Amino acid sequence: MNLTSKIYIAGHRGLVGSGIVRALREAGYQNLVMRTHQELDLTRQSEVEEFFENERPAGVIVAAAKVGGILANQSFPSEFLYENLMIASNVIHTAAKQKVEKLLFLGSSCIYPKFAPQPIQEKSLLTGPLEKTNEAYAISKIAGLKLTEYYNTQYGLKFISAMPSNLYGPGDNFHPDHSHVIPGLIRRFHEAKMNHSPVIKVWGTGKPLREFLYVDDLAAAVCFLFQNYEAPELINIGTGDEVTIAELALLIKQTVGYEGKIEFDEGFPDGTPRKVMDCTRIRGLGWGPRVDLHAGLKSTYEWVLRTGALK
Ligand code: GFB
Repeated sequence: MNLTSKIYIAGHRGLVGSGIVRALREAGYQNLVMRTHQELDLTRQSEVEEFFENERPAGVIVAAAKVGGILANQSFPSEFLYENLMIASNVIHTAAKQKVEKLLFLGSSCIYPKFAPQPIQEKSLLTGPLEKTNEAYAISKIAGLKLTEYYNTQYGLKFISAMPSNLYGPGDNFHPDHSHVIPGLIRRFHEAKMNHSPVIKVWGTGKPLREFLYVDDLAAAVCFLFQNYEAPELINIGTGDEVTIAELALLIKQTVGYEGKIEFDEGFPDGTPRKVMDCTRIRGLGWGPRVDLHAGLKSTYEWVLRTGALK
């Protein structure tokens, strides 16, 4: 793979895909191929085959997925399983048929068992039951990473997969109900500040622990692995740092400058109690994160104000 190789980034308009495009361009890659959802529906096998036939990419990065926070995952398991299975099968299988030189498939830390020993090592995969609220998404991602692994071991293709922790940053989805916790709370705190509301509600007990990775760090890790990793075994991408949701809410409150009170609404689910990943393997290869949570939240909120993303 060199800087003129044609690389297809599936899902280039999402948080992850747009970050990867920025990072690849900064690294000097000149021949990136992208298609919007309207131009190419990745759940349709014939469309995917026709696209690969016409474009013949040398490399593929699979950042396309139906994603959402805990409530979206819990409310629409059929769509999360079906669409993500189709995207993974169609893209990975077609890339394999065409003997694409390198493919990187992105999963998520929710693929690991709910009660996996912490920090979670890659070897914990399929050692116990999954967290119910994101079971459908996790099953689709496990299928995708296994397909990637099998094409690597069975046919010697350089197909790899990486599992990031909870992501956030500029370009995120700020939907009031269907987003992840950081964009969801940025919206709620910002609106409460604007409306002078005395109290805001944070879902759940505030006790779950989460590890958050800034999108540009993820994108740098993806570029790094794309160039330096070929093994069939999945690899974790994270910071190794964790915070409770209550601590996170306080950080977002300070970032936004809201002065009211926080209340926890236990009518909403907590999800998995803890999921911090062991990143010994990727750190051993030479990659590490650069943006801490405080700085990442600040630049995300600045981006929100600059772009009017909450409108
Ligand atoms: O970000 P989130 O939806 O992802 O929720 P998960 C994290 C925690 O934040 C949960 C709490 O304990 C939520 O109850 N929370 C508090 C909130 N307030 C809010 C809010 O306003 N919005 C949201 N969304 N949460 C997802 C999976 O689980 O993790 C996905 O559902 C994906 O499949 C992603 O894997 C990485 O960490 O619980």
